[in-house]
Amino acid sequence: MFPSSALRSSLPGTHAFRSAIVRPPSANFSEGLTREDLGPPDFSLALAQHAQYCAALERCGLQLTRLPADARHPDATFVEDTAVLLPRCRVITRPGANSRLGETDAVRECLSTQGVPLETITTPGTVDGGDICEAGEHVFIGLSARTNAEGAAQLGTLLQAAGYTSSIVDIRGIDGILHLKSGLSWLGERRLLLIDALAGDPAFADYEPVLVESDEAYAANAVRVNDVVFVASGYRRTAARLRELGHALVELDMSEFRKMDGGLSCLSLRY
Ligand code: CIR
Repeated sequence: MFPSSALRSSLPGTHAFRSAIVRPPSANFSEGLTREDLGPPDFSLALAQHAQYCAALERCGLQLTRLPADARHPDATFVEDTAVLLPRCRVITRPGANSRLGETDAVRECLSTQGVPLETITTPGTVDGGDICEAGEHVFIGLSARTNAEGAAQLGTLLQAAGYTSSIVDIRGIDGILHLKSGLSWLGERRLLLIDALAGDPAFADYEPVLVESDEAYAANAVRVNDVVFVASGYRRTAARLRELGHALVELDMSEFRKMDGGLSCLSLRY
């Protein structure tokens, strides 16, 4: 059964994750959507990186549900986009790319089997989970090429009914980020890791910004998993800054997922 009251995490202001859904890339992963120009991903390396990511989640104490790879949906490994899972509000999204709409079925079935009560984003709304950044009792909702105003409004209403506040962050004019969380991560309490282009947004006025330098922008997509923060490896200044601030880090090689416009957060649904 889904836990109704989450465990406390050792990071103040956060709740502990006990479970995650993951899905390995399919052999045709390179046929997915991407705006990056970094060449095709190496499938074997992607599988190995995915396995390391899963092992890191397990080391943090999370129990994994591993969905089978889905060749009908080459982007299905980016499972985060299919749902928004908060302790009091769990929503199956309606992804904004037509090729990804069918990805939600397996995730809905999996969560339903586990007894998780689910709401649903309905047409004409679209929401990608990558645009939704939980910050404790507040949720930032990115308006993007994938998450539209109707989807954002539907999610805002569901969140409000569950007692969360939310604010909209319009990223449609920001180059280089697909989703809000491509440039923003919540690190606990009022601390946010974010790119310069987002730093001036009034939604973040009451938060402590930790800025990622532009040549390390990819590192802004980090994930707090209980008492550690997962970051992409190879971004030395961001990692050093986070350590200086007292965060324990798990650094993971994301090179093959980056080629397909994906980051650390997209590879799991944590709850
Ligand atoms: C897409 O374009 O939809 C995928 N290739 C990448 C999705 C990444 N998801 C995420 O950042 N939450």
